[in-house]
Amino acid sequence: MIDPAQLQQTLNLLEDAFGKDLQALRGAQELDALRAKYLGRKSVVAEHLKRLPELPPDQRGLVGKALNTLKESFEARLTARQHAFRTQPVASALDVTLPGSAVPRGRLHPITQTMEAILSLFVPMGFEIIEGPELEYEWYNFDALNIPASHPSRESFDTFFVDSRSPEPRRGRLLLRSHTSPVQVRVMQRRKPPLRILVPGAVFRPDPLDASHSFMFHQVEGLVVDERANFSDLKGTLTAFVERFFGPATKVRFRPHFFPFTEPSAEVDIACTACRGQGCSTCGRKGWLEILGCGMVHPNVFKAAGYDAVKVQGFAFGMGVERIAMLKYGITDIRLFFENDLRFLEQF
Ligand code: 2NM
Repeated sequence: MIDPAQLQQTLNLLEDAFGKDLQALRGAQELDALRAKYLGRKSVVAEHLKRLPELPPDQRGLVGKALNTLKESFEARLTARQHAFRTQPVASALDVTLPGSAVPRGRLHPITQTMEAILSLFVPMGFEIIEGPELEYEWYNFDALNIPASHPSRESFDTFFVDSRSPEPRRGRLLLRSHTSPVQVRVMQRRKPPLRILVPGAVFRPDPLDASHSFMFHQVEGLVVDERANFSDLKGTLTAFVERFFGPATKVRFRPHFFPFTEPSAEVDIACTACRGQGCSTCGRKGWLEILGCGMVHPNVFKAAGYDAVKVQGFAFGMGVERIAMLKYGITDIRLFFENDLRFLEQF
């Protein structure tokens, strides 16, 4: 005989235990374990249901009904809890309805942008871009470029010598290159003409710092070598570049100059971008701005590089990237490029 009061007490205890376990649940993963414990094949409820046939027939209905009621209540409460876990935000969860936080966009430094703009105008003319070492030998930086041993630019106050000794005495002392031309010499040594190359990169000169001088700046230099490249090709190439970079109406002039590594040599001026040739403080009242140097490569340079100066000829040019960027954007102090002030850099 089953005592109905005793059965009710057993079921009450079971329900209490279930309630406590349900309260202690920390996540949806633990729900399955709880379901197995109270409703699975080996649960207390299941055991009781299995033993129903052992009871006298007149008690089976009552006990069965009580067990099923409990089972349904467990089922309902588990399902409700499961639903709550699914919809209730966890403290660490992401609220996808909040507006996103803006990720600041990076950008290229104005000097890099200017450098790339310059290079991109020469590449369609057939130039390839080549880079070389910033740490260079005296021979490549000066001797090979027909710069005499007595030239003032070789003095220590015009060149960053790295050491007074040399690991390779035949090539002279080590220095920070003062122009990118030594790279052109290196390319000529390892390759035969025809050659159409552009050499971008950082160069170093221990100048006193002011609004237009920095001890490190950037150059783009070019070199064309074949059997007939002449001064007319030089003028056409550089005029095309200037008109594409500064605009088709830009006035250009080639003015005779001297460089040890070219003969004849010239400087290229454009009509002042600030006053359009009227004369102002930007152009020093001259109406013209010097933007690059150029010339026909000196036979001594070809000889140093191992070329036959009778069979080949060519032209070369060089420009300072900071200077070009300053003229293009109307910047009056070169130091702005190197201070990394975002208020300046973000304008480009
Ligand atoms: C300049 C002006 C004129 C130049 C010469 C050479 C080389 F290596 F081929 F001889 N490279 N760059 C050159 C010529 C550079 O910069 C103002």
